[in-house]
Amino acid sequence: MTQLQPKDNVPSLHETFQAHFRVGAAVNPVTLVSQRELLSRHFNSVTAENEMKFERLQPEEGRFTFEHADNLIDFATSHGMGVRGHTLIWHNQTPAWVFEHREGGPADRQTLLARMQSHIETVVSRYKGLIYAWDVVNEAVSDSGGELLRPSKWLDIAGEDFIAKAFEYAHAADPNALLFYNDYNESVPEKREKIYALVRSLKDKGVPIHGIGLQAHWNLEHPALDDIRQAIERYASLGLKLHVTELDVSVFRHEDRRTDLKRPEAGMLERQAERYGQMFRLFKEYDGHVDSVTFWGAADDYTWLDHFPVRGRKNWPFLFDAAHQPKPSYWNVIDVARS
Ligand code: HAH
Repeated sequence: MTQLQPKDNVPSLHETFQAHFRVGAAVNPVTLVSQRELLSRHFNSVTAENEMKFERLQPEEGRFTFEHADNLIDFATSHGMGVRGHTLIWHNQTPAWVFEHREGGPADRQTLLARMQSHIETVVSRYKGLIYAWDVVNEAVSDSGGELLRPSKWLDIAGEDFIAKAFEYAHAADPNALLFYNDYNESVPEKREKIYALVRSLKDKGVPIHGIGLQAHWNLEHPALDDIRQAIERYASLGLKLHVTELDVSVFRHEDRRTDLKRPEAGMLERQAERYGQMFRLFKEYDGHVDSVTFWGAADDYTWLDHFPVRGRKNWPFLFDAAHQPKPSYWNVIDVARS
């Protein structure tokens, strides 16, 4: 496969933000090859989009499959990049066996927690010293209604302290790794307060948690910039680190379900550039708290948003276009670092 060469007059994104925070990208085994040059030039952190999730690392009890995760670690170390680990405990992409008894029926609490411990201990120890931060628990907070925690098998079987347990097991396996609670809709005021309450209660109990991951799956209108600022302020008031973990800016508003666009419409890329500029100005302003900003991809040739939430719809959410060339969004972000 031919590599698309970045132009020399295009400054390196991560070097430009060196004084402020790491700049990362999510990768997969395909993009690790197809985006190799772009990744090594512009990013100093990588995250596995899928390859470190429970279902990928331990598809059957006791059978661990580390090949793709190891490849990512090798890529990062050979290019002097850091690695953010994603994710140890989540209600999705976790195999059914985890929650079932070997003889059938649901697993009991003790069995489930023993499996959690063995998974976390095996994975975190393997990459000890190589992964600077782990998303320990992903998306445990409920989006809707009065309930704090989302219904899940982890919650059903182990009870609400499954969250604290996951952090304790991870901390025991690598005391130097920074441990994060990670979630989406993190800037929506109602959910923000739930995330705040959860993390505050963990801190109050002395649970080893070091930060909050703001997924930041945003679009041209939402969330409002002021809601992002308030979320940063609220989380930072807990005295924890903040990582922006899965940043992308969809060019479609939530109600827009069109599937026929072959390229971005007039105005979309300009609006996206304006939004990216505003967001990075905020991240820079709060660089005492925000020390890592990871995109959920690197360039518009591949994004999970190409099929989610509208099937068969292309999206263009990043700073680099499908040919790995800088978009107006890229230049606005670079301008932020220089101003
Ligand atoms: C994230 N969820 C996950 O953290 C990440 O692991 C995955 O690759 C993509 C996005 C966001 C999300 C979702 O998957 C479904 C509904 C809402 C939000």
